[in-house]
Amino acid sequence: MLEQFEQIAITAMAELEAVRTAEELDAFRIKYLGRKGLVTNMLSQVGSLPAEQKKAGGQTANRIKQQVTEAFEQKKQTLGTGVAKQGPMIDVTLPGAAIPRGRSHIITQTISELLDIFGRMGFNIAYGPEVEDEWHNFIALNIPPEHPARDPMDNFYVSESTLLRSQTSTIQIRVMEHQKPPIRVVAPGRVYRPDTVDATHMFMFHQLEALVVDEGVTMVDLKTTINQFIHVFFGPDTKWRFRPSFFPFTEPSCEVDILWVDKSGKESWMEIGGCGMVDPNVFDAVGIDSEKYTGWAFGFGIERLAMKKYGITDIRLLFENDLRFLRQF
Ligand code: 2NL
Repeated sequence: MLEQFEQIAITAMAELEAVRTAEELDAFRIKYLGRKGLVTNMLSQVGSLPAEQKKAGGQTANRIKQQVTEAFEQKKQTLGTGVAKQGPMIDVTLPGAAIPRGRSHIITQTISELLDIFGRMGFNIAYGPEVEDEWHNFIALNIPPEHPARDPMDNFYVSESTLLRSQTSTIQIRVMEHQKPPIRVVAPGRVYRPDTVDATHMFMFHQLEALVVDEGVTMVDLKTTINQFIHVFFGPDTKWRFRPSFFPFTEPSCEVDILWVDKSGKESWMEIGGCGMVDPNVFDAVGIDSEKYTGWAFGFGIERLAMKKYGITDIRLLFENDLRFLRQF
């Protein structure tokens, strides 16, 4: 019987050597060290030995048990599973922890939506430089040298004659210089004005401008386009109005107000931008025949559009990159 014990010990050690997984190790434990395991059984078998062999049998059985148990414990460590006692096993079949996904900034999302809406209305998209010369930012737009809009205090001049553009109209001037009518473009982009920062003012913001030039273009086209845009962007029940205004580059000119109804039902008009029929002086500056062609243009503040649409009350939130704010969109 002692030989049989030794044989079991040899087989057990060989099998343990071959164990590669936690499952195999557990099967090994049950087979040899479990309640009815081969090694565990040795001790009860010792009881049936003749009296003179009991001592030697007991010693052998105990030695084997210790040996196999120690080898088993060591294997458990090297497998690195730490089975039961070492804490939870890793279940590699569970889905992993979700990695948070990034997203576009709400202004970027709004620009995409605007370009999509005007794209479907047949507009092309144009872009232009943020550092501009006086020709594109002022002169071609019928803003003369002595005009207050050119005051160095109201612009970010980079040199004597270049500045960070104060409006995206500069893009449409470039379009008209290079393209013949019919023209139908929208131009989104950053503009810069040294305003004191508060809840509604920032020294840099985004504008969306549109320009249409063709024969026989009238103010009706302008009003219809704005009406369709507002109803798509803000919803079909949105009320808005034209309010007479003045810009050097349009005549006549209007401001566009949207009727804002707050939670308590209080109504107020909020300006989202300006528009008008392109001033003939602008056409003359870019070499478009102002006798033959007419056109309209508008310029909307993109932050204003987004703030109104999403109920944002402070423009600074759009530039602080606070994730608690940005993740809401
Ligand atoms: C505003 C006003 C406006 C335009 C922009 C424009 C461009 C060309 C010719 C004529 Cl090339 N006009 N753009 C016209 C009227 C108003 O913007 O307050 N925007 C936030």
